[in-house]
Amino acid sequence: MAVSDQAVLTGKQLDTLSINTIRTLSIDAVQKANSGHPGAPMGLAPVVYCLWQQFLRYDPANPVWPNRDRFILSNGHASMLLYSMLYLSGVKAASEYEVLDQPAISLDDIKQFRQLGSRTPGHPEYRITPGAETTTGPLGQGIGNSVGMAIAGKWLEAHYNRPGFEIFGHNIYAMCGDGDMMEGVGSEAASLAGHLKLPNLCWIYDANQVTLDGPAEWSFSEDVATRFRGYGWNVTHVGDANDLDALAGAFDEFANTNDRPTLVIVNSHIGYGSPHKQDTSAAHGEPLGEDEVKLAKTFYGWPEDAKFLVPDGVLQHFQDGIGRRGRELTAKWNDLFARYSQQFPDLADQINRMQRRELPDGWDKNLPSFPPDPKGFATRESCGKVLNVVAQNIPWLVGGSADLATSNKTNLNGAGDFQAGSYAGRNLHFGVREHGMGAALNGMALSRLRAFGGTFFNFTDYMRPAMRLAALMEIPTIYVLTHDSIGLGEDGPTHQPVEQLASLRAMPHMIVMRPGDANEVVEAWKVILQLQHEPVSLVLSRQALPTIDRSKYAAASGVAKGGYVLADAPGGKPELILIGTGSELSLCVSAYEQLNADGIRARVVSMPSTSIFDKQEDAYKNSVLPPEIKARVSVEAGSTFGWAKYTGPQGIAIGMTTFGASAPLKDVMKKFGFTAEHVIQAAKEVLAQARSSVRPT
Ligand SMILES: Cc1ncc(C[n+]2csc(CCOP(=O)(O)OP(=O)(O)O)c2C)c(N)n1
Ligand SMILES: [Mg+2]
Repeated sequence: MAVSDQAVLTGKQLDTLSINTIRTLSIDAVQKANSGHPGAPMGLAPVVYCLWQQFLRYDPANPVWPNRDRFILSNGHASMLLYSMLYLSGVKAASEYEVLDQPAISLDDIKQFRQLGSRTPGHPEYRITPGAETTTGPLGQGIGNSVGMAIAGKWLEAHYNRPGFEIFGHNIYAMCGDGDMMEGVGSEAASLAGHLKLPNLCWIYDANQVTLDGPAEWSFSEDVATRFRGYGWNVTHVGDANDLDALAGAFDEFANTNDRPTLVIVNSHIGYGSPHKQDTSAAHGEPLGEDEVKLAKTFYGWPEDAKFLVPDGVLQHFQDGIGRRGRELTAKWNDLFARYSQQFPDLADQINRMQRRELPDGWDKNLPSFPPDPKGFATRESCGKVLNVVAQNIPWLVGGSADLATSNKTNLNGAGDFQAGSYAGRNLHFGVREHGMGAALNGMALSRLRAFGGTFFNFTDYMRPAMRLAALMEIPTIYVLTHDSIGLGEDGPTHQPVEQLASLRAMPHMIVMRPGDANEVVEAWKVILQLQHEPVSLVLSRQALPTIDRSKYAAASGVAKGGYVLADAPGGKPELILIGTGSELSLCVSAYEQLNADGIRARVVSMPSTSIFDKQEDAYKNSVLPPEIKARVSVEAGSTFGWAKYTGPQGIAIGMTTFGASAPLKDVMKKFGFTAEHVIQAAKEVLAQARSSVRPT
C-alpha cells in the first residue's frame, strides 16, 4: 500500500504504514550519518511494533513509572530501531527520576544519529537517551541485565505487594540476535533465569541467520530451541517476522506462561525490503547506499526521494495504541499507589526512596566499632559483619555471590534465599556464573535495588565487561571482592590477583576501595552506601589483619577522603612518607614504629581508595602528601603500575611485577618483599637519596 493511499487506511494498512515508518526512519538516519546498522531495524520493525503497540505496559508520558514493563535492545547495534520507537511512541524525556516536558527523541535527534552530543549515540546509552533502560552494544549484556531486572521485579512483588495492592507486576522483554546467543554471558544468564523459573522474562531471538562477517552458519549451528528447553525455558517460534498475528500469539503465550521464562524465536530477514542486501551481512553494519535506499523505499510503497517521512496518522496511531493503554495503566496505578501510601505508609516510603536512590533514615545505625587487636581478623570477616548490620537498616539491599558466599562472607543472616517460587529472599545464589552475575547485578541496580555481588577478586576478570558497563552507566552496583592478593597463599597464582587493582583503578567512574583494617571496612561501607552514581569494588583480604589502635593513630573516618594521615612524625613534620593499602597498611605501621625508634621522622598514609583521594581538593591532597617530601614508599601487594603518581619519581613502589606463587602466606609475602624489614630498607634508601639530592644553597 502506498503512502499516497493513506486517506483510506484501515487497521492492517495502518500497521504496515507504521512499520515501514520505523524502517525508513532507521534507513534514513543511518544513511545520513553514513554509519550504523540498518539491517536489523528493517527486519525487526514489525516485532517491536507488535510488542509495543499491543503488549508493552509502558506509558510514553511517564517513562520512569516504577511498574513499567522494560524493553531492552540487547542487539544494541540496532539502536535506530529503539530511537524510531521512542520518537514515534512520543516517549517523554526524563532525568533518572523526573519526567521532563519534552520528547525523549525528536525527529531532529534522529537526524543527528551518531553525532557528537546527540541523544542518539551509536548504541543505546542509559542516561544519554531517555527511554533506553540500559546501555547495550557489547553483545550479551542486555539479556544479562534483563535477568537482573526480572529478579528485581519478582523481588519487588514479593516484598511490596499486599492483598488488593498489586503495586509491582511487570514484565521484562529483551530483543537479541545471533551474537547475544553466542556470547557466554547470555548462556549464563539464560541458565540462571531458567533455574529461577522467572515467569516475567521474555527474550525475543532474532534468528535471521546472518551475523557481521557473513552467514551465521559459518560459526553457529546449535539447536537454540533445544538448548533453551534444556535450561527450563518455554520456547515458541514465529516463522515470519512480518506475521503480526503470529507474533501476538507468541506474546500471548508468554503472558500465559507463569512458571518459567519464555524464548520467542523469530525468523526475520535482515535488511528486509532491500533487493540487493536483504539476507546478507552487507545489510548489517553499513548504510544501504543512496540507490539501494530508493529501491527499498519503492518496495515499501514509499516515495523514493522522501527522507525522514512520517506519514499523517502514524503518530496518532501510536498515541491510540501504546499511548492510550499506557495512560490508562499509570492512571490506575497512581490511584492504587495513593491508597497504598495511606494504608502502608512505611512501605510506600521505602518505594519512594528506593526509586530516588535515597537511603532510609537510620541507614547507618548500629554499625560496629572494632577494638584494637594485634591479631585482628580478615577484612572479609569484618565486611560480613558490617553487611549484616546495614542489611537490617536498608530493606532493599539484596545480593549474593557466585558460589563463594561462604568465602566472601556475603550471606545475609536470616534474610532467606531467593529461589524459584520464593522470591522474597534477599540472598541470591548466582552459581559459578561471574559474568552472568555482573550483568544481572546491573539489571537489579537499574531497577533501583541496592545490589551487591561477591566473588574472588581475581575472578573480576570473568565479569569485568559488566563492571565496565556499570561504570559507563554510572549506576551504584556493589562488588564484594575477597582474596585480594598473593596474601591468600596456597591457592597460588591462578587465584592471586596482581594487576586487577591497577586495572579497575583505570576504569572511569569505578570506585576501588581496599580497606586496611576492620574499622576502615566500617567507614568504607558508609561511603559505599551513599554512592548514587558510581559502582564500587570493595577489595578485601582473606587473611587476618591487625585492628589498628585508633587511640594511638588517626580515626578511620579518614577513609571518606580516600587517603589520610594515619600516623605522623613528631610535630607533623615528616621527612619520609609510607603509603599503604589493605593488608600492607599494618606493615607500614610496623615499619614506621621501627623507623621512629631509629630517629627517622616518618608518616604513614592510609590510602584505601586512590579513586576517592584523587577527587579531593589540592590543599587536602598536599596536606597528606606534601609535595616537598620526596622520600616516599608505597606498599601494596598488587601491581606497582600507577603508584608513581603517589610516590613521585624519587619514590619506591613496593609491589608485584610478576605473578605470585603457591605457598603458605608467610612464605609468599616474604618472597615478594612484603616484610617490615624490606619496607624499612626501601625507606632508608629513598631517604638517603632525597637527602643527597637536596643541594646546599
Ligand atoms: C561482545 C561483542 N563482540 C563483538 C561485537 C561486534 N558486533 C556487533 S554486531 C555483531 C554481529 C552480530 O550478529 P547478530 O547478533 O546476528 O546481529 P545481526 O547482524 O543479525 O543484526 C558483532 C560481531 C559486539 N558488539 N559485542
Ligand atoms: Mg543475526
